[in-house]
Amino acid sequence: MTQQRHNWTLKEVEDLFILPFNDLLFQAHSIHRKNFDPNQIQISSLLNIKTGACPEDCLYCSQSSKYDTGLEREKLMEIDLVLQQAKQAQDNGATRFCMGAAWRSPTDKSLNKVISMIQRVKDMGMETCVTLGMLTQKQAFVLKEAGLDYYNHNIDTSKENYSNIVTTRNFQDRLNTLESVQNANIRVCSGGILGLGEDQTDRASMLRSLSNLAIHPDSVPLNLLVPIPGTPFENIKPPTENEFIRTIAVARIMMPKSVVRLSAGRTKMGDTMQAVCFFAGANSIFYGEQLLTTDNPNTDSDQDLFVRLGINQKQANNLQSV
Ligand code: SAM
Ligand code: DTB
Ligand code: SF4
Repeated sequence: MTQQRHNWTLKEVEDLFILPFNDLLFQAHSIHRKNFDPNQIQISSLLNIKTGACPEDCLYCSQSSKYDTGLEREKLMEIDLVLQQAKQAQDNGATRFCMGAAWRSPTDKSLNKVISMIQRVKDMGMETCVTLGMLTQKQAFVLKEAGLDYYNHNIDTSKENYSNIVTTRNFQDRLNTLESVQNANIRVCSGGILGLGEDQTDRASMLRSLSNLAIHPDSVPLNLLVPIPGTPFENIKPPTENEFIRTIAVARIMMPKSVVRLSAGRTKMGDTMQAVCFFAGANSIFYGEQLLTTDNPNTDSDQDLFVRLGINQKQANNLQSV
């Protein structure tokens, strides 16, 4: 049984980051194999159910009202349209349907509409995930009662770098929502973005914060920043492939039973890069041609990649740690 540690020191994490590449990947892949079938990948699909006009100022985001990104605002989607999209995602092999809203936090009235969506998507036999911004403890309990499986709430970067990427909330606000979600017994999906001007110590610190949560997140999405024209980060320097792969490997070692998702940014990654990320411990992707507001690889090329890598999608429907 692999031990789930909650007491990593920053030094220990930084020492993992600077291991020789092959040693790091060997260690990460060995842990991956002990805990998961290495040829299975969990497939999630995303839908933006409310677009743009967000009052937050996240410097990377197409949906913040503070930047002119040319994005058309759309109010909360009608439930029938959401169900159509969920059905299509399910037909394409997705097992989890994630619905995102560009909110700082949901009003109770909007939450009621989202609850109907969750219940109807669950009735279709899919796992549900929503990402709606900050929640009160009461709202988290209401979502649990509605049958929600996962809540996504990314910490995005290190505590130390946080005020450089958003000023309308703080790192502790993020942790508070995660605590409310865990108190309500909803599984947590939380990770971050690479390419927000952070350094290796920030990446180590971010992973440390995730692994120090009361329960490791069930899913850890690691996004490569999708640079959005019109945002302050449109021209920021991206991390190298080596830095990105190392972060996946260290996440796998620190959170051995969590599903690590190779999330946004795959359109910029070649097949070999993605294959190495899977070897390093990533075992989930967002599948489908759209993320929230930006493009994802087309499904045919993902299918081809799975075939070439021998990834068994049928069995991927019930990815469990072993
Ligand atoms: N408003 C809610 C919130 O911030 O939690 C939910 C939606 S928000 C778009 C969900 C997550 O998407 C963010 O926390 C961030 O990690 C990720 N994200 C947003 N824009 C991104 C971008 N341009 N590149 C990569 N990830 C991005
Ligand atoms: C996550 O970690 N990444 C997803 C999901 N959770 C909500 C969002 C990626 C967004 C990429 C930029 C966009 O499409 O707007
Ligand atoms: Fe709003 Fe979420 Fe985008 Fe931040 S990341 S601007 S909170 S939609």
